[in-house]
Amino acid sequence: MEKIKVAVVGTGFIGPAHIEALRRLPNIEVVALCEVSEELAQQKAKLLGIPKAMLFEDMLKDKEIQSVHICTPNFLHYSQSKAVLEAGKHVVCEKPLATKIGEAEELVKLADSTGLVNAVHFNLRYYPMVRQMKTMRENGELGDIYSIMGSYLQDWLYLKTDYNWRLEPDKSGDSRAIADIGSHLLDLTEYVTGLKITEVMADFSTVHKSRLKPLKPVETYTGKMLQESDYQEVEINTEDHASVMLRFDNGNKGSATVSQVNAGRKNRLNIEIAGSKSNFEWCSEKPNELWIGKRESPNQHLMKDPSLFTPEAAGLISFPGGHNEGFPDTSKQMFKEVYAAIAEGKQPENPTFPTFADGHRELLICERIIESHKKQTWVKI
Ligand code: SOE
Repeated sequence: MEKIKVAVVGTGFIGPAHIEALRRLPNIEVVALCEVSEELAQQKAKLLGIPKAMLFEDMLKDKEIQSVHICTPNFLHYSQSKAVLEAGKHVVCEKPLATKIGEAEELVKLADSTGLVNAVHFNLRYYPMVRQMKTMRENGELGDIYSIMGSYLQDWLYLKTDYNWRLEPDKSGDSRAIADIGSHLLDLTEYVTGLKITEVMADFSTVHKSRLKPLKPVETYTGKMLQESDYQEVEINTEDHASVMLRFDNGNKGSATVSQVNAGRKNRLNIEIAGSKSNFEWCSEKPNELWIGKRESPNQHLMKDPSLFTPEAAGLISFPGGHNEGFPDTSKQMFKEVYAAIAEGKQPENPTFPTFADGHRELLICERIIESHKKQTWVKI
């Protein structure tokens, strides 16, 4: 079988996760790795067992490479995605798609004009239980949606000495917690419920007004291992915590709370969707389980089991009930759908995977949230 040749750009926390997921699919070969210098690219390519190490600009000229994954810091997503599309290659970009709404709009138009496959890595949609919630809602099992309460909590930036490029607006954009993990929560909320967020009222807080920046590079989550002596104090003006009230197009309301300073919450998206027939609660730290609340009959506790799932959700399951699937599996399942399209050579009419248009939608909501916080008022989407 002729394999699809892929390049991955950026090997911090999520780049290797993309590589691992891609290597689990039969019709794909990761042939190239790009980093900020030839030396670092060669070092990382050797470590990850990838044949070619190169600079981004050289990769664009490599005719063998058909698809590119952008896993670099947020501020590079726009320019790199644009260059990949202009080089005639399919693109999978990490969220957020861009740091400015105009850039995202331009990428959507460019991607549409090329017909190339374009996707944004909203991989949390690919927990089988998330697709199960969506299809159960589509089948009417949730009923009319009364309210939605979501949160996404982490603690990897809890200490004053925790540091990462995401804390620097020139690399991350004007928002941090909302852009970084609120993006997943907002995308998943609209995806599962089928509702659209129409207005937001946001209030941010920066718990650590300054942080101790390491004097040597540190990658996501690994800041927990550095010593006191390696730091310089820098001012922080992006949000550690965000409280957002939400209004939806069905006239009902909800809320989203995002924080990266909640001790003990490692990477915990939790959503509760109250409906006229049932209430769903799902937590990403227990992804194979769904709590289904009832008023007139016993509550239910659904475990991931393909025999109990809708056909569409069962399609995201590779292992039998009780054999838990988790975070790494979400990217594998997403890339299965994306690369089925790449094998066809063009973006499908109705993609099942998150596209640049979804990335634009999420960035629009994020920008309105930032605007609402700054103005301390409700802002329409
Ligand atoms: C850091 O907050 C991070 O790696 C995010 O950037 C990812 O999108 C999320 O899936 C896990 O946490």
